[in-house]
Amino acid sequence: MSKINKTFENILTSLPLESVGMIQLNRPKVLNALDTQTLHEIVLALEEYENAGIRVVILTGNDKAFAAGADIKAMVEAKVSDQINDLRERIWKRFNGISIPIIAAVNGFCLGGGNELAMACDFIIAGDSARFGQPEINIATTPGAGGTQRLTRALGKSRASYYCLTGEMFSAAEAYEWGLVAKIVPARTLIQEAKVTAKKIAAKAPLSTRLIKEGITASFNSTLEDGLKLERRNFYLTFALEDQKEGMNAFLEKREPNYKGE
Ligand code: DAK
Repeated sequence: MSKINKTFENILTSLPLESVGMIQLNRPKVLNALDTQTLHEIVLALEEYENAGIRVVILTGNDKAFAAGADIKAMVEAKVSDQINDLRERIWKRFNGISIPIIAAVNGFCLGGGNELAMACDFIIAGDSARFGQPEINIATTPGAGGTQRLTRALGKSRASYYCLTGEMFSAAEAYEWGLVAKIVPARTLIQEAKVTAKKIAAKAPLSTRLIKEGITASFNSTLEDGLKLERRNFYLTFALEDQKEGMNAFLEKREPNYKGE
């Protein structure tokens, strides 16, 4: 795949490394606020990457903002029926159904729907000056795409309640300490660090990365027993793959594996 086939208005797409796709939110004038079109473009790009055999995607913003939330201008006059009929819910479902790992590389503001988008990725790498929060309460609404759910799972009830109810922001260091963020790096090296991590994952057996993503995602929606069952089945399944033989033989023969995704 040399480049993505669609043209987008609100995101930039690129292939910075072999098998690694990048999506950069590109609405700097509104701090990358997420309107329906932007969300739709993100999902279309992800689906295109997925279909083309890209193994990992980096989703990022710019130095000032990953995304400052849903687009308030686009929502201010909306009625309940507009919100219910809006495509966003279906778009979020499609985002959650993407099977390849997505790394959120976050600098600057990561707020509201922006934080929900980052949390819906597989993990977050944050620049040290990033700011996180669910400030919907400040504009008399509530999180709508996982803020009360995923933030609570990451931070625990007390902290999630504190930040959703006060609308205050928290720092990258706090996000890291509390487990929301996987890795914290100097802001100026964010993309470079994300690429190093993406390259590492892209070199793994592709079907194993998908199965691991499936297992970890399922841990949010299932009992421990059901999750363990799924995980065990997926583990067994890898023994039907050539890549499992290749991976284990490469280890024993002290050489790099050559994965085929089969
Ligand atoms: N929407 C639209 N425009 C925004 C924006 C946003 N969320 N955030 C910032 N902007 C615009 C500002 O209006 C300003 O535009 P101009 O005045 O230049 O025309 C420009 O970006 C620069 O912003 P500021 O001048 O405010 O910049 P500062 O550095 O002073 O402040 C800030 C940065 C991030 C602290 C501030 O901009 C801010 O508080 N922004 C709003 C943050 C916020 O409240 N976010 C939550 C939005 S509600 C759902 C899915 C998701 C959601 C809901 C439903 N479904 C699936 C149903 C999510 C809801 C939300 O996220």
